[in-house]
Amino acid sequence: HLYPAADGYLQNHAPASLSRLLRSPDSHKGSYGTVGVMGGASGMSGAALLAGRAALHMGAGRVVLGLLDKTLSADPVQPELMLHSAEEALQHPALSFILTGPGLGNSATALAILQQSIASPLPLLLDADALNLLAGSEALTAAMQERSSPSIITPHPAEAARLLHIGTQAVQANRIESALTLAQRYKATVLLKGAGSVCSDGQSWSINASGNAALASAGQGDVLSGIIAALAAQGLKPLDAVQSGCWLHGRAADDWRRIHPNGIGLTASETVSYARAALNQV
Ligand code: NPW
Ligand code: AMP
Ligand code: MG
Repeated sequence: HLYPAADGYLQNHAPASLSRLLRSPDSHKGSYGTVGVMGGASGMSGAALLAGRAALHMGAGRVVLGLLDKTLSADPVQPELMLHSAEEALQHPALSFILTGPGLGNSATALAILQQSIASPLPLLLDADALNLLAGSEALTAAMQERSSPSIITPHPAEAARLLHIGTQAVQANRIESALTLAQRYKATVLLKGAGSVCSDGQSWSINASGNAALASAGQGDVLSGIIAALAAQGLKPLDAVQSGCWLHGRAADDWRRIHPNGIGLTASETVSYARAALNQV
């Protein structure tokens, strides 16, 4: 047979789990989780800002950025974000979900922050450079297996290839099997990104049907990681957060393309507000 599991499906509508996000009238910001985004090394603070802004727009109660390049003390566009060094952000008392990787870089500090993130008892999403560092470390790969709370990884095909120590073409030729293997090797819920993103918890798989090539632009993955982190911080189970986040991100691009039919020029910043609109209409 072609695939280890033949029971997957195409996700072409809003996942039912999104209805669980409806807000109770007596709730408060503490009810919706505190996302910590670790990343933003020199020249890539934008990646962490995009992830943090996306998490706020998707309903996270609070968002703390832990920046490796701490030149910025506030985000003038999104002053709701709390900006700290990554070391400080990891110690924030309210932290309930850690997202590590957007613009993290590959410095010694980046590696130390990744080690601390994996060692944390909090649920965790690793993306971007966190995945590249993880791919190069057997010790961190073993540490993923030891984690007590859920882990999510969201590789694009090149990141998945590094994590599996194979070529990008081999990943693309066997996307479902690659996602299942990644989930088992890293004890994580996996989103293997790219057209027809594959979601897997290592047992089951599904393919996301929303989205289009307008998403082929810088920072879209950083936005997606912030979306998934916010949904998980609000209580969705890892696989629900991954499927819903990926579907909303793609739906945002589909909605945008209705008024920009050639699909050219969608910026990651714009995707955030379209994703918020989609979330409020499910
Ligand atoms: P090629 O050769 O171009 O075709 P990297 P990154 C491949 C931060 N960012 N199918 C692609 O292939 C991120 O957060 C910061 C097939 C290329 O070789 C990271 O921390 C921004 N191949 C850091 O930059 C905005 C695919 O992947 C390789 C593929 C590096 O992240 C931008 C590139 O991957 C960025 O997000 C697909 N669907 N998708 C900011 N504003 O601060 C990708 N590839 O080398 O891991 O680099 O993804 O840019
Ligand atoms: P990243 O490479 O980390 O910035 O992530 C890019 C995001 O855009 C992922 O969620 C991809 O699935 C999505 N994306 C990129 N190109 C396409 C495409 N041609 N069709 C659908 N989604 C795409
Ligand atoms: Mg990326």
